[in-house]
Amino acid sequence: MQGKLIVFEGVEGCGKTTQLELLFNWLQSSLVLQKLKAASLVADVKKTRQPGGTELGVHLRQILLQPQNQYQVQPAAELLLYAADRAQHVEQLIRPWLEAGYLVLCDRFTDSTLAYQGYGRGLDLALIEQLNQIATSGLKSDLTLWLKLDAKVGLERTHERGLADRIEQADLSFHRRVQQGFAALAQNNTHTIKPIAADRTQAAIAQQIQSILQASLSQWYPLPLPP
Ligand code: T5A
Repeated sequence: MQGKLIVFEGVEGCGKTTQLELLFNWLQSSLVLQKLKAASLVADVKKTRQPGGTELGVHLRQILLQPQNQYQVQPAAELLLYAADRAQHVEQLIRPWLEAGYLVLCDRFTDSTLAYQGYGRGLDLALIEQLNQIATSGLKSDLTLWLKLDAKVGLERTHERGLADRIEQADLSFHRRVQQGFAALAQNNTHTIKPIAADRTQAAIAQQIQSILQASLSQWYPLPLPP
């Protein structure tokens, strides 16, 4: 059995976490997953996130995101902390889950580093690609769902929720560069990154995601014909 890595990406407040939860719940009760499990093609579904998917990652997430932190995290340090979180997460959880045949739903992955630390902070994209390679040992997403939303609209949604975290506090021009980063990545990786208009109702977005996933599952796991 070989699992698949399905990643949710996008700017702050684009609705990734909401959609990941909806897809997780839908998959768990879906006929298609039951059939794949019965045919021993898929073990089950797992959900996780970056940063913060492991015990070490929880500490790194706190350092990276707490609104008022005493560390004055510098861009290169920020990049390496995200990479450290990812390296731990991939080796401790994601790779073993994939090898055991799980569908893994992950809130953010390598494209976030390219978009935020590369396009947003202005760090060298080629170096970030190399660092992503080190942190993942070459493991890549099988499908990336990019929830496409205007950066300002996303930030307004998060502000309605309360106190902004350290990255959300960056100015709008930073978040616009991040948005351009995701757009550039999607343009260069049309095969794996699927753009989804995120300025619609949660139900409409969820329905589109389910259709994309159903198409991907039937490509990845052609079910044997009944005898
Ligand atoms: N980061 C991360 C890097 O800089 N580099 C990296 O390498 C990585 C991995 C992670 C932070 O770290 C940065 C990026 C981030 O700043 P996070 O918690 O993953 O933190 O990221 P956020 O984007 O901040 O997560 P949020 O929870 O804030 O946003 P989501 O997950 O996109 O959105 P969600 O689902 O929580 O929804 C936000 C709000 O909008 C509402 C929800 O109810 C909620 O209130 N909402 C909608 N409103 C209207 N219409 C819809 N369709 C809606 N869907 C959701």
